[in-house]
Amino acid sequence: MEQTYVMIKPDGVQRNLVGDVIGRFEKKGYKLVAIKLLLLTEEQAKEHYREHVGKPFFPGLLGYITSGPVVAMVWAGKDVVSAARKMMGKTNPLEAEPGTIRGDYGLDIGRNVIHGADSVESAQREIAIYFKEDESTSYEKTIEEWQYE
Ligand code: DAT
Ligand code: MG
Repeated sequence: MEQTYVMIKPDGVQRNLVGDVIGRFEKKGYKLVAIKLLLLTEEQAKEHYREHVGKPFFPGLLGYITSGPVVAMVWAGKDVVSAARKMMGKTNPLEAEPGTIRGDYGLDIGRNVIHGADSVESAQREIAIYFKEDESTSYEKTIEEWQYE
C-alpha cells in the first residue's frame, strides 16, 4: 500500500488540532503506521524543506517549523499521497476550500497547520528524515475488507 508523510506543524499542536487531524485520517480509512512527537532540528528542517532554501520566506519558515513540537506520522492506504494533499487543501489557507484542514483552520500561509508530502518519492524521502525502518509497524486491520474491494 502507498504511504505518505504527514506532519502536524507547531501551530497545529499549540491549537489542539492533533486529535481532529488524526481523526480525519482515521475516519477516511487510512492506516497509521508510524507516529511521534518531536522538535525538529535545524538540520532536519533544512533537509525537509531543501527545495525552498534561499527563498525569501525560508528564514521565517525555518523559525516557525522549529518553534515547537510537531507530530510526525506515516499513513498508508490507497492513493494516500494525493488524497492527503486534498484533505489538507491549498498551501495558502485563504485559498483552501472549506472542509479541508487548512481551509477550516488556517488564516496565514506561514501558519498552515499541516504538511503532507507532494509525491510518492517525496513521501519516501521525508519518511526517512524522521523515522528509522523499525519505527514503522506493519499490521493488518480486519476492517480493510470493508474498505477495499
Ligand atoms: P506545501 O506545504 O503545500 O507543499 P510548499 O511546498 O510550496 O507548500 O511550501 C512549503 C511551506 O512553505 C508552506 O506550507 C508554507 C511555506 N510557504 C510557501 N510559500 C510561501 C510564501 N510565499 N510565503 C510564506 N510561506 C510560504
Ligand atoms: Mg511542499
